Amino acid sequence: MSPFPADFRWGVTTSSFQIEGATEEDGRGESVWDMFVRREGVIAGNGKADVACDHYHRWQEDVDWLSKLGVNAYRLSVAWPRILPEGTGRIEQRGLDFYDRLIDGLLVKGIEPWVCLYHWDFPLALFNRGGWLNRDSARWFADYVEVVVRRFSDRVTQWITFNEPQVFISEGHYWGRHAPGLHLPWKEVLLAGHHALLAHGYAVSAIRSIAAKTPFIGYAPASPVSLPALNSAEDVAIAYSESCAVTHESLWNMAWWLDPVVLGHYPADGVKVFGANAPSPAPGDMEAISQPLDFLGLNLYWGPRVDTTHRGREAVWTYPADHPRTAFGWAIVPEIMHWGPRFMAKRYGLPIVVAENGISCLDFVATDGSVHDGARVDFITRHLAMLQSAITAGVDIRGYFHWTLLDNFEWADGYKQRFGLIHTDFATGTRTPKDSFNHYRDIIAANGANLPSGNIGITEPDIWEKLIVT
Ligand code: IFM
Repeated sequence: MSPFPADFRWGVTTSSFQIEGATEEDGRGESVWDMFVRREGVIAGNGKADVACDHYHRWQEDVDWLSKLGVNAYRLSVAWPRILPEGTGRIEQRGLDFYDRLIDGLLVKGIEPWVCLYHWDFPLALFNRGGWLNRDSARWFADYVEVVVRRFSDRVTQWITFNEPQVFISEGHYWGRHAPGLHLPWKEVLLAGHHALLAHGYAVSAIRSIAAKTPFIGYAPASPVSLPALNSAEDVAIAYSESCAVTHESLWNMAWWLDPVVLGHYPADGVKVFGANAPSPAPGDMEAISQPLDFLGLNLYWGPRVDTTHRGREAVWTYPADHPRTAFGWAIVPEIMHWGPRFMAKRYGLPIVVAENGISCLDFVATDGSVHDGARVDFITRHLAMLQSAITAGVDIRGYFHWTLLDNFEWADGYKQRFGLIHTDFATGTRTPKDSFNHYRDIIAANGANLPSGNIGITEPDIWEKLIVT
């Protein structure tokens, strides 16, 4: 019998900028990404997103693919500058109308829309007023969220505030690899992060106060959870403690982004690590940030394996050269689907939704007209079997969203990385379902009962009740 509950959400996820295209249509304003992609040399192959998957025009076809896949949930993101071209003030009805059609199209097919309110397309007009460095950004975001919630909450109940603040804050403002392409000192990066956290909190309050139907609200940080090198009591204890820690000057951790939101304070170790650069919250900020949530979204791709000698900075990327990897070079570690939910549920006490998980592969259309992505087929099997293991261990896991439906614009990697269950021919827009599409479809149809168990899964050492954050 399948351990997946009968109402488990089997889904896929996409984001507006990565698939929509039509960047100059129907009054859409520019985002920081429109500005960034114009820079020479920052995107692989100088890829642009003005067409991407042309989902803005082909959304009905894409909804049909979702229906063929058999998902009961689809996570989309709304492009802020489509709704408010200047970021605040004037509302663009045609932008709202697009999402209106999409949401209705999903509902007709029995697919529940999960709406993510921010997947990195920050309005350029507001960037020119200081972006996330301006404290007003928190209010700007909440005002935009109100417009979206007023329009869609008669049909949408599932909301996600932010996708991966680690990425849009640290990749965008410290490393400069993502829009807006800044290289700021830590003090300013952390200030931008503080305003983003405040924006999250204000948005949660806004959704709760105005939603027409009782909302189910979550937040989806990137989740580079630490994994035990061996399944020993000692390594599991180290992995748990590292998963909840800020060990060195980096924003690629969970605690900096989750402790404020769920526990109401910045983590003490992080404050120590960042020292004088740590933000000084204004009175009331931490209460505003830590609004009760209904679920924690985890974006699970990879994580370091830790033990007594490989921890903190030493654990960052210690996989041997011959370890299985994605086309991106990320180590494939299916046990992240067991330990990620297990550790984060223990630490934060919230129901878990896997808000993203997927693999980039070097996929192409074969002579028989199909796309044989065996690596992704295997990846899905192993990862879902490990998720099953976490459910069996007692974690309340409500859903799984595979990243992603279609090959799409992969940010700084442009069109080089293919993550889709469906192959996109970017010259013609033609969609070709890959072998993994059929595989995931069959798993969904069986509610996971056809997944292997037994030899794929984790029997935990007897340490669970004693785990503490050190
Ligand atoms: O494509 C991205 C997505 O936008 C955010 N999470 C990771 C994916 C793969 O890199």
